[in-house]
Amino acid sequence: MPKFSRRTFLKMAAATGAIGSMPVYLNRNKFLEAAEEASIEKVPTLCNGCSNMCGMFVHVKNGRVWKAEGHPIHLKSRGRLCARGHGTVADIYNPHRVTQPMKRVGEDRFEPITWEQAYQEIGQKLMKIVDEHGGNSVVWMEHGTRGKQYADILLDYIGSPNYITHYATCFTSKTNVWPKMVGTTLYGDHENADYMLFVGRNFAGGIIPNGMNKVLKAKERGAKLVVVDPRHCELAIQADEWIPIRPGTDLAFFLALAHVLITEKLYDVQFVRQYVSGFDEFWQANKNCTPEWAEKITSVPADKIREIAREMAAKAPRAFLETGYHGLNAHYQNSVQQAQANVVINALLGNMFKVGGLLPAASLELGQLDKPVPPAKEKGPRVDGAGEEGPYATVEPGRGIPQLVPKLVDEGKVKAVFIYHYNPLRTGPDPEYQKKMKDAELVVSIPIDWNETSYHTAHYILPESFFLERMETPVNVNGHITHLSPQIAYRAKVVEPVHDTRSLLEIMQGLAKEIGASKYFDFTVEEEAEAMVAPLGITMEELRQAGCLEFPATVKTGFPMSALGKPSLATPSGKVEFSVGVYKANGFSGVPRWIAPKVMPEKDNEFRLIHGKQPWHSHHITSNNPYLMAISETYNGTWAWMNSQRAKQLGIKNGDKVTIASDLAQKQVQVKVTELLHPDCIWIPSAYGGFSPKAEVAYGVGVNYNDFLPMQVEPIAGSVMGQEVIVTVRKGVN
Ligand SMILES: Nc1nc2c(c(=O)[nH]1)N[C@H]1C(S)=C(S)[C@@H](COP(=O)(O)OP(=O)(O)OC[C@H]3O[C@@H](n4cnc5c(=O)[nH]c(N)nc54)[C@H](O)[C@@H]3O)O[C@H]1N2
Ligand SMILES: Nc1nc2c(c(=O)[nH]1)N[C@H]1C(S)=C(S)[C@@H](COP(=O)(O)OP(=O)(O)OC[C@H]3O[C@@H](n4cnc5c(=O)[nH]c(N)nc54)[C@H](O)[C@@H]3O)O[C@H]1N2
Ligand code: SF4
Ligand SMILES: [Mo]
Repeated sequence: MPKFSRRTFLKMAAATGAIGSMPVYLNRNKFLEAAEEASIEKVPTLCNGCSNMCGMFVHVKNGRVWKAEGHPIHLKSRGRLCARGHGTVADIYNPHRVTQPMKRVGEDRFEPITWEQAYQEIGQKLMKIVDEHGGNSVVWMEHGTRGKQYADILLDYIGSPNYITHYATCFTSKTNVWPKMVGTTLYGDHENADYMLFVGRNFAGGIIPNGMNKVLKAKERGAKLVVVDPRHCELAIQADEWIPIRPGTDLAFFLALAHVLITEKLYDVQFVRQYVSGFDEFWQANKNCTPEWAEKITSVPADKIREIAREMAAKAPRAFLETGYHGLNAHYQNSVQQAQANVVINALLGNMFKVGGLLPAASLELGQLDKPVPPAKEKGPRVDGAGEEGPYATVEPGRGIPQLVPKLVDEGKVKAVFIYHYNPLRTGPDPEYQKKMKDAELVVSIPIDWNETSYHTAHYILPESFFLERMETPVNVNGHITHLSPQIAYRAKVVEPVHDTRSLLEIMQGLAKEIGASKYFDFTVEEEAEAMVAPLGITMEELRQAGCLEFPATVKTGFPMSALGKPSLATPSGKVEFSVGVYKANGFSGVPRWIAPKVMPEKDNEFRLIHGKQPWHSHHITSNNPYLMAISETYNGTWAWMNSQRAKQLGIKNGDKVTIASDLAQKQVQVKVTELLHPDCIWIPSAYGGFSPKAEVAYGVGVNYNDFLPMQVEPIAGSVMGQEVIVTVRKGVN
């Protein structure tokens, strides 16, 4: 089984301890003596274990990171961190970090180079590519939004429109739909709800620490919690009811819920009349979607669907369908329609902009540092086609279609790829396909560790300093859970860099010097931060001491209305739009209507491959953390789940090794045989299957769903359709 054992884990822990302490005290006894006496400084900053960026206090002793605890005010943490937050701070001393700039000199060989040499070589190659092939042969890919502020300057300077994020692998269906139907994204007011329906969202596995806290508080108050998930996920343990649905069919379940609400006149007629447009079009398209129709598709009994609709309507408006995250929003051919149906159900319950229903995020308007901008350049069309005339006109250009990049390299349309804080070789579909990226003329990865993308594709690796070693600009604290009062927080530098690494701004400044763009990067992060908080009437010194500051409530309940008394959402009609005009204009249905999943298991040995988060791992990044991997080892965390009936038919017993195969790959893994999974699917935890030889803890442990998944693009939002794949499963390993 796993390549790591508790012994290697302890050995590593000891080694990491030694690395951290050596620069300060070479003599161990002296170190222990001094460590005993040294005071502990608690520095507020933001966690980097996942995109929640929870507030944390890091305990520092003798310049060494000791441990972390949750920030008591910060909305996401409220005094708590999850296991990943506690574990991830130790990665500062992880021996598998990239410790200085690296240049590829062979298939599996790199040599260290100086920062200056790296800037020079990359700068020269980049400008040659821009001269010969134009700016739009260059793409910048990154996890989220933290690098955008600097990437945008570089892209503007060279005339490239190609800023691409990871969201196609996360939740682009939701982010595409909500602004078009509601003009903004709304989130469940969990704490004040009386009924919460979670479908494809595992709050206790895909964690926001204070999110679960809010759900449990509501439960203590008597709120009902219903979880619809093919797998008995961690949230289902807390639920009043768990409903194992056939994966990929949630859209039918939603349409049937709407059918009951409408035919039994349980919906909020007043709300719909005043604030909804497109109701009739929706009803005409879906009036045959009865609970009996849905039962056949979903395997959820028709009476259960009726019961849920009736109970929710009885508790409305303090009842909501959780608006979701990853679970359904990048998984299926019908993911966009299910996200649309989510809006429809909530609107029918009349819960929008109401306490205990759905509320908008609280946000503060931040200032901007006045700095010169590069002269406007004519930019060609985006190379991935996102938002351009053509097949991907409705895909948000701000997010892009990352899974197309290897193909575009192959076709010679992309010549230079910058990859910041992103590991598409492991978190995107089909790693062999992703490897094509290495054939570009220039591939630069800016990671912290030896991730698969850096190891297998990068020509240059420029290590960013660890999050505890750098300062970043302030951010609004919001999203996914609600709070009426806005908060601001920022990532403070906690300790000096352990290795020869730099912050992203420093890296961009180094590169800018080589390409004649210095004056556009001539500022410090401190100056930027000060300008951002200035309109709030606070100084960075105040924020530095607090880590996170809360301001008086800005979120108002009640449907947004104009001065003339008209609904004023940021949609064409000002109302919630059940029919999306832009979808229609591009040849899609405006209203959600039933679309079957792209593929379905049919034969005795076929399963849909589904996956999910484990509470102690983030995507793939934490699988090289020895402390978090020790949890996996203790709890058989790498095992796939299989329904006991199906297992019996295939002669598979708990703990057996099985072979999972798709057209792309054939891999072996141990299985947990359980009643707690829908028979149509096999579930695998999403953190494993590392294949970077330099990330030794993760290397070769477990399997990864992306190994089996072909590259695909959902046409409306551009998602990867991460669960549209059928695998066969058989006992044994050959
Ligand atoms: N521990 C942990 N927490 C995290 C993260 C992490 O990596 N690890 N990442 C953060 C990020 S970026 C995200 S996007 C969120 C993700 O948070 P979630 O969206 O909650 O995470 P997932 O585990 O991807 O999916 C949720 C559930 O969907 C179920 N599911 C799969 N297919 C179907 C289906 O067809 N129908 C239904 N009804 N359910 C289905 C899965 O079994 C799983 O339990 O978590 C955030 N928090
Ligand atoms: N196998 C698998 N694939 C997934 C998921 C999964 O759970 N498993 N989840 C899906 C979801 S919901 C999401 S949101 C995406 C996430 O997709 P990614 O953003 O690719 O996911 P991560 O594994 O978090 O890692 C990103 C990489 O960023 C680098 N990194 C981490 N911290 C820093 C930093 O401070 N600075 C810099 N420069 N680099 C850093 C690490 O090298 C890491 O390899 O993946 C999606 N795909
Ligand atoms: S949810 Fe956990 S890993 Fe993510 S930021 Fe918060 S404490 Fe860190
Ligand atoms: Mo995500």
